[in-house]
Amino acid sequence: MAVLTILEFPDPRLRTRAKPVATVDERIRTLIDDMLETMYAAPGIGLAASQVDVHERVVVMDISDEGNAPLVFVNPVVEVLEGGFRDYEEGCLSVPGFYDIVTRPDHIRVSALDRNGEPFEMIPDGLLAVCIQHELDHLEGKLFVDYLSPLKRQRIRQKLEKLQRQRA
Ligand code: QAP
Ligand code: CO
Repeated sequence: MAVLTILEFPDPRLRTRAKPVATVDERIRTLIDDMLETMYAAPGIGLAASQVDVHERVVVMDISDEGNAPLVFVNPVVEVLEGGFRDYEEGCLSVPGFYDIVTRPDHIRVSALDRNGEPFEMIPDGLLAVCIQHELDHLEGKLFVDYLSPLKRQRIRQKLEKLQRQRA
């Protein structure tokens, strides 16, 4: 297993639309394991393949307190169910140090393949529902900062660019 490098906003590679996985084979299972290791090392609660510069539709998550409940979604599809919206303060491993409120549908159904290529469905709620939608956005090249005002987004961009220059 390996800890992969996480791309940071405003890296243009984060804007790539990920391609569907044709077959869940050993290559994809290795990617899943490396993504889980990367997410736990960060530490984070969700990671999309786009964030490690692999533009295929794979997401890993673990919202448990103990960090012992990995969730894997290959080719995830979210369907919005009837009901309202909820505000949640989101963060992102690709936008380190910044958090803000995002409004998303509260009731969704998720269909995906598991690490063996078996289809499954779930009706998540709370943080899980928020996180899946956040990760699915990554596969579309979208970031939570895209929901903020242009001014807030620009401020975050400038601060991160400065930090990235200092690191380089
Ligand atoms: C997505 O985000 C998420 O800024 C997962 O300095 C987060 O794992 C969805 C992290 C919240 C819904 C609600 C962020 C770690 C981790 C940071 C993460 C940081 C260190 C973010
Ligand atoms: Co994110």
